[in-house]
Amino acid sequence: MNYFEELYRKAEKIETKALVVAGAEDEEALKAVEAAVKIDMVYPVLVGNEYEIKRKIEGTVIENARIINADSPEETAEKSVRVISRGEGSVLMKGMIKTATLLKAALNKEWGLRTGNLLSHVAVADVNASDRYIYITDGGMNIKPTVEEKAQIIENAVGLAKSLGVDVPKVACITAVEVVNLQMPETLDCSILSKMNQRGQIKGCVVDGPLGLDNAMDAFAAQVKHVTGEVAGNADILLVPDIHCGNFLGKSVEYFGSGMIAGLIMGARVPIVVVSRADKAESKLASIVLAVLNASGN
Ligand code: COD
Repeated sequence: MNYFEELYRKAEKIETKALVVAGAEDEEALKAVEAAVKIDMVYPVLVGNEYEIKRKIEGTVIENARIINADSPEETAEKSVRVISRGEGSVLMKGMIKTATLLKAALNKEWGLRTGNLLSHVAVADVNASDRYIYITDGGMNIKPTVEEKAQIIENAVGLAKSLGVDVPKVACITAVEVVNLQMPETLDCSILSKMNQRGQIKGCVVDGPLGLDNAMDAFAAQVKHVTGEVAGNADILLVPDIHCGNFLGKSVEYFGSGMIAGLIMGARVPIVVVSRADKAESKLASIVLAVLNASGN
């Protein structure tokens, strides 16, 4: 199966974008960048140890790429973010650098990429078991979000889903059970978010919850458990209670199922590609594709 095929075809048609790679010594990231350059999707700015980067790109299609030398992870993060702040890049990508190091730089009050919105991570999964892409959020940035933060996390994921072609995304706030249980405060958050959506406080989508993962994804499971509504069995976006749930759920797509995930931080001045350093080039390329489409306002 070729993952995210439909989105690749869309991205091939749009204007080439400047991609800034923070920690470009990452071989899988470089492979993904090469593949994106071959189809004119991006032109790269590579930030990190100049000697290492030069050695790794020698003889490839990106051997003449602009390189910005940096001697530490913090310097790599700062220089990468500053390139974007100066308006010289449309997409930022995490390479061989810790997520937290790059995100701290993105949040810098003077030269960072804040917009006034919450920044949050969205993993987009392409799985055989589903006829649609599934957006999982937030398994990468906000550790234990409040209910207000969850509302913004939903809005960021909705923005991404819309830019990739989902008109009115269906959002399932998932927990271990599909009923409100006062001993599980996460289920209360889900019911508050559903009501906020009904009252127009969260717009552009349909939110329901609490829902279990099974009855959010599968119509038969919803029917058996007597869970009705537009979202049950048809969810596009899965809002999870905390970073651990989102992280496990995203990784299970690749490690237990035969699927692929792409990952972006939304809510900043530009989309930021954030996938695990252990992810392969295909997943990194898919994330670049999603980011380029989002940056083009598609
Ligand atoms: N969006 C917008 N502003 C934010 C956000 C956000 N998501 N998070 C923090 N801020 C602002 C705060 O309001 C404050 O002004 C400033 O940034 C610093 O806030 P702190 O002190 O809470 O933030 P940090 O710098 O200690 O931590 C921010 C991180 C994103 C680094 C932290 O939340 C983190 O480590 N998240 C997990 C990242 C990770 O390890 N992911 C890997 C799993 S895949």
